[in-house]
Amino acid sequence: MKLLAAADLHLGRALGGVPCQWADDYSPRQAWHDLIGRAISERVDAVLLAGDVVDRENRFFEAYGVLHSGVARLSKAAIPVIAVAGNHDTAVLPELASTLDGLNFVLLGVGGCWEWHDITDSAGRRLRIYGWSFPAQHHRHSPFEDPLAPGADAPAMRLGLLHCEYGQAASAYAPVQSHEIQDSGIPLWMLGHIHVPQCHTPGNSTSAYYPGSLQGLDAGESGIHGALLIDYDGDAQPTVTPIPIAKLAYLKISLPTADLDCRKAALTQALCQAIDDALDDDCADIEAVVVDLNLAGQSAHSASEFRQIVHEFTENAIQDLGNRDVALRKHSYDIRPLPEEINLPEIAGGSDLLGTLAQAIIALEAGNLNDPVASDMLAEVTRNVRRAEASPAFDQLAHAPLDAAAIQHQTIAKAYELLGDLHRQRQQLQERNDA
Ligand SMILES: [Mn+2]
Repeated sequence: MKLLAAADLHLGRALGGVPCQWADDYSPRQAWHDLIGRAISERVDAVLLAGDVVDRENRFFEAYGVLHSGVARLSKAAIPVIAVAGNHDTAVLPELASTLDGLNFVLLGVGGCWEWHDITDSAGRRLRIYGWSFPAQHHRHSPFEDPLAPGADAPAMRLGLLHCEYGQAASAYAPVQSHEIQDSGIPLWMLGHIHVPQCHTPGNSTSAYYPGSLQGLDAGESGIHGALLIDYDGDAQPTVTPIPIAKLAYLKISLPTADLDCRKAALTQALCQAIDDALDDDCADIEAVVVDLNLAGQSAHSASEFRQIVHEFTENAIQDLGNRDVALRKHSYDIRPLPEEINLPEIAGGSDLLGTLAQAIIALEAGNLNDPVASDMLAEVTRNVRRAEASPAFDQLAHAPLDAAAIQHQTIAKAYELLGDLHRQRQQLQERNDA
């Protein structure tokens, strides 16, 4: 008996932070098509969907066609789809389900009551799937407040399908505590809601998996995304294997600047290598990568020199790097000068602008705010960060305010960038004068 489980498809949503050329090629809809292809090629006995299949209640029309055609393809291949509704598709999924008449689609636990459905494989082995659907957009009670009974004639092979917040005593999204999963009498759970893949083992004989969003939906959902292949080899506790499905991956990449030449070719090569390292060998299907790049470490070149090289990179939204297309979403710099090139204590002895800046950096690094320049710089950066955080553009984002330590760190990085630029200008001036 083989099953393919996925969660948090969010059909109808557009991916965040990707170049517009990619909007059609890489979408939750595309991942759903690819999931169906995989289910058919693996000849699974069922596809399981753990909620948030549709992005929002008002996405009926966006979701209707894709869900219908996908379920129809699976039905034609004699693969049933068994789903529960999550907090995003509480009403729209039951509505959609009612239009899938004649197709092999089972929505379990509508209205927040446990329900089960048996499937039987070609060898006659029977699996019982238990499910519970969100009755409203918010649900502050544990789904287990409605007792979960095994039902008549329950087979040994049992699986639970649930959209919930695992490991929580209180939450607006169906909080479930680990002991409730452990005491359920169901050895394997497929959960939805958390978009980052996770595995929990509340007991020796109980596992609960979050497959994570089928396709990462924004830069917060980085790494490889896909589904889980569940293989019962006659055992109540099957093997569970991640199956990459998404063809676009968000990656956070940090490149050390110590041995990095400040040239586009060197940067491209280092970036390619880092992307290859981040994606396992079995992820060759990743076609598109959205990168948040951080350059950090010591270098003979300042942040602004590196920034110029990276800008050449971002002129074209998408770079074709051989086997993959890459888009830079964000780039940040945390670069320190080489001590043999810029001797900070020595420069700080000077009374010119460079000396003042060097003194401020030394003070900032020591956390000494008696230095008036250091304290002014920090106050100015803090004011700007707070103003940006208070702007309407940030309102829509679940964005924790930067803490004081992070602001201080960024101020130091920026001060070093300025120091490097000033130092270089002074050298150039000196060379000109010498000539
Ligand atoms: Mn979700």
